[in-house]
Amino acid sequence: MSSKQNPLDAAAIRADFPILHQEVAPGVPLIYLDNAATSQKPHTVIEAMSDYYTRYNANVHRGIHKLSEEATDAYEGARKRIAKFINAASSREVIYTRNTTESINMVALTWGQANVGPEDAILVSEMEHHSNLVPWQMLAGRTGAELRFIPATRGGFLEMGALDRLLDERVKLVAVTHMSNVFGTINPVVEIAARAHAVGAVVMVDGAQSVPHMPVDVQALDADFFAFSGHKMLGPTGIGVLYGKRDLLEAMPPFMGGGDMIKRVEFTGADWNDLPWKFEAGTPSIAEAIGLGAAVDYLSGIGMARVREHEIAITAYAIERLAEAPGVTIFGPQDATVKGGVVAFELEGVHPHDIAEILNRDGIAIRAGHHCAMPLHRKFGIVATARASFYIYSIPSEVDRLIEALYKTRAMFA
Ligand code: 7TS
Repeated sequence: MSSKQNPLDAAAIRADFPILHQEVAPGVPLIYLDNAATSQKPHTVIEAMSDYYTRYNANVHRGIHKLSEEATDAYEGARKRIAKFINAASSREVIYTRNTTESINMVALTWGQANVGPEDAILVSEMEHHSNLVPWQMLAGRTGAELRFIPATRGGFLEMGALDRLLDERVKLVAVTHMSNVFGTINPVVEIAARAHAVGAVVMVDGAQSVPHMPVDVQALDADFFAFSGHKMLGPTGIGVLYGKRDLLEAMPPFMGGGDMIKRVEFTGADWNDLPWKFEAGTPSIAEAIGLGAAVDYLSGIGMARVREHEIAITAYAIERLAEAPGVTIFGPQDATVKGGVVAFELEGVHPHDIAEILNRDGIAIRAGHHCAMPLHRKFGIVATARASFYIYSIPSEVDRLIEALYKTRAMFA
């Protein structure tokens, strides 16, 4: 049966998410439309973490006792399922971090410090989250490298034609988001990676928004580094992933020094541990890694193609309804098939913070602001936008409530 004949049953999925079944005030049910910021968690994720603390809490890779062995198996088992989820060639290429931000900073501080110098350039897109911009600004500041930018258009796309003049052999690294957290645009990473590789540059892909919402195959993308966060994909906070191609990770110096990242230590020096542990100094986020493993199981059980199909449908419906609402301007692509479940918009005459506050009274959670993409907003002369973002449990009636609340908001400011 194709996924088209077997759409995701969002109403049934909602039953798995305890947080969704609440009223934020008497008679006002929660409508959670802030999934690009963080997702909610199903029972199975909460229970996997609770089970670890209840039954087998112990440190990993150390004690030769039953609980430690069980904890290590769960921690490393999750890594294997995460590797499979993104189609990494080996689970040794999956490094646990705290989040996307830490993953990107790790690359900037290790690979970047070892490979980027004053004659080099770093190419970043204009639609990056601050997490995939500021670490490169800091690296450029430390090394004297030049920062270059792939322009973003008002319509929400990267100006791919600009790569002809921007990409030359001085470029050592290209950093680009797979899916924009403002426009929702899915960027042509395969093409960007191929063109970057042709001039010998390494490619860092920010997958914070893509991995939770669409099938991702890091080998097909040919990404050298790929970062994402557990908390945006039904998992807990405090756990993220840095995927890196094995040869690059082997050649990189470690990030932090300490326990677990070494094989042998003398008073005056140390040998690094094998991958991936070389980059995991200190006691890691054990419960969180186990929770992320459970999140991957949950998403794999649904199938990412079905997740993507559901989000195209709910996003298309949201765009259609927003487009007919008076005074609403949507930013970014209006075609749900080229973007993720993120819709940023303005409502004429109402500041986005006022929109979010008024919607909050109706139990509707959206985000308002610059969404950690300040330069992008400034480029287009926009201070802030309101943003609704969807996930597997989002349903059309929630979009209807959003639209009703926007009508009400506009009437209040008329
Ligand atoms: N990259 C992108 C594309 C993101 O959307 C985010 C978080 C990050 C990186 C950083 O992730 P973290 O887990 O390290 O914090 N985006 C958002 C957002 O859009 N609203 O709140 C957080």
